Amino acid sequence: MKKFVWPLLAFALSNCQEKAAPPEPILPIPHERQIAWQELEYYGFVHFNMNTFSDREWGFGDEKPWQFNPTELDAKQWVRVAKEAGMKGLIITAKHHDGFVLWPSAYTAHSVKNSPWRDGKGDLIREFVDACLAEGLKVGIYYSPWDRNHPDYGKPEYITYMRNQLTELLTNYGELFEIWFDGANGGTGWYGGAKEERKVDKFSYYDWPTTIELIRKLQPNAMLFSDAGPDVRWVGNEHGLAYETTWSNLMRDSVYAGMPDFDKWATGQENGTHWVPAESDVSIRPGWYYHAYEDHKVKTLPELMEIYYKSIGQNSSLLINFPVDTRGLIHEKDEEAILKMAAKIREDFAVNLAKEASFKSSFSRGEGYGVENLNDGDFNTYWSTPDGQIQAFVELDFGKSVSFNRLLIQEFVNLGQRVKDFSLEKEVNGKWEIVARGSTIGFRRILRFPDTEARKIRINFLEAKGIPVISEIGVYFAPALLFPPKITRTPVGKVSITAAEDSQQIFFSLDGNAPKVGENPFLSEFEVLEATTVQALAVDSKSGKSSEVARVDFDLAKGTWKPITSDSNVVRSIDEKSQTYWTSTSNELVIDLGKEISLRGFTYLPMQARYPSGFISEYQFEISDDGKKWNTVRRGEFSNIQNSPIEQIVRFESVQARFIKLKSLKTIDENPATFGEFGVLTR
Ligand code: FUL
Ligand code: CA
Repeated sequence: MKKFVWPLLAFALSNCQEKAAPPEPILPIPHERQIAWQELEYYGFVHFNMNTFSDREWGFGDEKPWQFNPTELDAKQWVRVAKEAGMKGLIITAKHHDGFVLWPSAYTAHSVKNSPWRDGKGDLIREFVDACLAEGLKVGIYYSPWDRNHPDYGKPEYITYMRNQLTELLTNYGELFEIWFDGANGGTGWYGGAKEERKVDKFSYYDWPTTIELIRKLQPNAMLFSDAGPDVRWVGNEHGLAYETTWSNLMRDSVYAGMPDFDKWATGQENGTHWVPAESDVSIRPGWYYHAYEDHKVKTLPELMEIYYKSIGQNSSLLINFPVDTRGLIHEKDEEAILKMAAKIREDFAVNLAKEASFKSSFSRGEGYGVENLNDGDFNTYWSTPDGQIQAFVELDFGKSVSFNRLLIQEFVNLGQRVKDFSLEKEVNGKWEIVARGSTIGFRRILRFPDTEARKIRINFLEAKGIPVISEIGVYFAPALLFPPKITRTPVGKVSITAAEDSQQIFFSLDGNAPKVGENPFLSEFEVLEATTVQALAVDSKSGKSSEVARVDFDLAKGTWKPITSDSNVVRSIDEKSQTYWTSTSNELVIDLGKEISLRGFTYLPMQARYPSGFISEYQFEISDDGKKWNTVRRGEFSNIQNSPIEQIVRFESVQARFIKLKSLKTIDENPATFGEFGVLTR
């Protein structure tokens, strides 16, 4: 903040150089707790609870406390990883939808106190808090409003239970920086043995205003997260991606947690009435909870960097999840991945070329608001223009020609978010040429563009809600990232591997071991008809550097399968392309495998299109020898498929079958079932 200048002193100074008046704020502006929070930018999620042991994404609520039994639990390890990765805090799932709680709550028996872990004397929230505080990490709590275990869920009594538990969490464990309320709520559950569907009115059931009042009293500095805020909002997807245009302003009175079509509001609104910045959440693996079968699906460095640039680089905070494993540790592969990401961020932003540049601007507000504030590394000092002067540019002269491919800009949002359109230009022989363009800036915006060389650049502020108020400008050269190659297979089993650039060489392996540079170069496509793991990496011929390993677990090729339906579009469900899908008016997919096969499971990829429909949420899998008499092998739910439409994997004891049927018992939106891709597992 600018120092307050006493009027008398200001008068005395006016003869010398007068300090200009600060820009008027443009409402809404952040609250103090939001200002403290926005500086955290990047923090971690820990999904660790009953689901870790039941191997589910959403427990039904009938799990038993004895199932919760980590063997090597060490919250200090989580904290060490988070800290080394540069995270400023951690948020833990104190209670998820299945209702089991990680602390010895006085209000339920469904907790760690009845588990074998630490002989029932453990308090995981205490261990977590102590570990975080010892290393200076901030502490956050995830508490699921939906409770599939509690007998009273859906009745007013449950709201009292929820408030009692929140009171325990918010009183006994010191200061919390964020309290996370999930939007998923109401549906089928165990509910104390009732085993039924309980719908709640998501708008009114929880009486949020009263709960918020309680929370403010107990934890006045904590940020309250839900789809709709009040302090921090969901970004509207579970991929960790904010939007090219992202406002921290939100029409908050028009949204509520768990509402349908929330994604339409997720970008925020230029004329949003309240300050509710976005938080991008994503898991480092496909699922939120640990499943050994995802050990090889940890996000790659290119994927994580994409998330970084599209969240933190697009005016949002980033919450990356660690699915802590059954030992009670962050898995080695997850640790490796997050540390690689942290190292790459450090590499990309190692040298700020703007530090040494000389700055000038087309307009300046005057003393105290000059361009020298733009590269002083201090968010609280800023450059601005005279009242009414919205369009302006800032020019940087590097003194010599330099190469760069990133522009970082921070708006001093404490006075409101303003900019709607800006551009980056470079000088070429006395003329200005466009390099990149952006819309909103907000707390932090990073533009990425191809390697560019110039001595002088300009940032043009073209359109805004008021005069620009800019805290920092940075210019960087991020070294190129080598992408792992893409491995694809046609329905008849032809595998090809392609690198991002022709100048890269590809090496692959089929035996489950990592591919080695120099061994097994990929020269032409080959056939894979049975269950096989294909791995490959790309080597850059110039630098000799190699990419990360790409891996695909193929199972039976589908070319000889005969789907039983008159609808020829059915092939789209077994064409090995994730982007195509088939809509089944009969809500099932029936396939003649051509011969008897021993099966150990199946996979279902929901449709991946922008506006999905017909996601199967409850399924039944059946087999038959003749296509007439059917036996049910499995019935179940695809949990969290709506928000996280990843490939669903169902395994069972080996069965022999020639005909198979995946039947939808229920779809999320009650539209006919869709199939993005279907496959079988034979190993
Ligand atoms: C979702 C939940 O349903 C998931 O299980 C997970 O906790 C994620 C962070 O939020 O809505
Ligand atoms: Ca500054």
